[in-house]
Amino acid sequence: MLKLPQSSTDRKHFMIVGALVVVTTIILGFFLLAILPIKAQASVQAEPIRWLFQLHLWLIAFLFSLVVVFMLYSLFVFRRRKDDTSEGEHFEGNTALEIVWTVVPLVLVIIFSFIGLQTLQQATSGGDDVQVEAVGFQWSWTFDYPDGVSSAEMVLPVDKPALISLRSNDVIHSFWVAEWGPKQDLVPGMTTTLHITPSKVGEFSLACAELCGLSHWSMLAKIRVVPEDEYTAWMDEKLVAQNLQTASR
Ligand SMILES: [Cu+2]
Repeated sequence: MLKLPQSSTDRKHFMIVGALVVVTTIILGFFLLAILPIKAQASVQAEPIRWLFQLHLWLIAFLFSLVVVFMLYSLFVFRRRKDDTSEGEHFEGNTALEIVWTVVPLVLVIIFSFIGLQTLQQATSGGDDVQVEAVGFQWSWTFDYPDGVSSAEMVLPVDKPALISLRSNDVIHSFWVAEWGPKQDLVPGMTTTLHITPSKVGEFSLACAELCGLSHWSMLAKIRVVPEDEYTAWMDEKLVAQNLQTASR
């Protein structure tokens, strides 16, 4: 049977260790959040990812504290005293304890897999008010809009769900704007998609996140998220410029 702390000294030790675990978890949790900054969230899809990431950090902080605090406490408080030559107490297996430490992690893993699936669903869905095709190639990007506009930078209106279709001309690349959260591969021979609803106006950097050759590091493109009227103006300007180009040929 699971042996619970019986004497008042045992209970005192457990209460001290319990309090230390809580304190260590809080300090470590905030420390991890501080040293592992998640870039400013700039899309609707980035929110669930950040939430899950933070949940994981807190769980990691707790599990680490649980193991390390118990271990260090035992090492210091129950260390061998001077002139103590006695043997340590002998323990047999503890079935109840083994069941507990098998079932608890199992339940946690199942809960986290459900939360993970839900987050994945939220981070990969959205509308298609704006559609863009992003083409990746060694080692740059072009962006094509439905009405024939082609651009070296991607411009999107803020707060409008965008469907980004991804194609590669050569090898596997990966579309990643850190502030937007999700990442999606570009696979030669097929079209993959990414739903992004930009929630912040600003300039961002698109990076290829799949090692794709010698100049992979330089496979960047500028992303601009602008108010809707500015987007419409940019689109009109592009249309005029490209029509004029065609007319003057
Ligand atoms: Cu690439």
